Amino acid sequence: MGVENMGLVIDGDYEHLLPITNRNQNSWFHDLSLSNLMNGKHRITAIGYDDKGSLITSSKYFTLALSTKHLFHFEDEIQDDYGPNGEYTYPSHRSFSHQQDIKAVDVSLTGNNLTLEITMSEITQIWIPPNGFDHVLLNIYIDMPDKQEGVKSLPFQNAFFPNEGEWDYRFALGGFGIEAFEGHPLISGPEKLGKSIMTPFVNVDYEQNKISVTLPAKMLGNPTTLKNTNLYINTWSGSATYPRTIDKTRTTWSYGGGNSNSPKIMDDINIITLE
Ligand SMILES: [Ca+2]
Ligand SMILES: [Ca+2]
Repeated sequence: MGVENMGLVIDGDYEHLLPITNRNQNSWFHDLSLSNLMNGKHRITAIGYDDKGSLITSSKYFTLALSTKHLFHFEDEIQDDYGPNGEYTYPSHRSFSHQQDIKAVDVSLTGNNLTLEITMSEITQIWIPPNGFDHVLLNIYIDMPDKQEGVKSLPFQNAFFPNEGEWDYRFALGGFGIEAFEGHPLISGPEKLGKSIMTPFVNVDYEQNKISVTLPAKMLGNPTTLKNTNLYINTWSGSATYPRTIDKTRTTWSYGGGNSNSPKIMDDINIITLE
């Protein structure tokens, strides 16, 4: 009795069935890349159909505990949150201070799951933001080594990816909302965000002024490696679609020291390339 159309399902994700092609009459195997799973308990289900077309399944459970490698500690200048021309001023509402000044970024990898810990000059929660931080939109742009057609423009930011590079994924972390996008030249541009994708969770450590996020390999298109991935991070406020405006003179809720064409970037870091 044979089983037809065999496949593996990880954690009940039937949309991403892994077909089994290496099989003979009595046995089969499949090389499953564990690097793209998160640590913790997982269920692997083998499914197939018998001669009569009935579905047969069999599940196994395992716990994954890959070690985490700290790859990079990057220190940014302190108090350089004045825009690219050094002349921007925060909106004048008194709840703004220096929430958009990045102090340091730590990068760790667990398999192909990427964790970023971003240390800020200051974290406030005056407006009781559900994600735990006020007045900063952290824009994380990622250029994947195995993706060819990326995007040069940073949508709604009046700016470009540095060093004539291109991004493939953008994670916009805000206190009141998190948005994530996959970019492609056809669907992304100066005023086109790209395709919305699953969003990550953030954690805030108030003692160390750290905002942390883990980007599971699944959100990065299950890459074979993250070697040579480029990371670029900048700050502003508002959301990906509605960043705050900037003009010559600041107002309660808009920035000063620029004009409507100025890059909507208060602070940024140099590109980090993963080794
Ligand atoms: Ca800084
Ligand atoms: Ca900087």
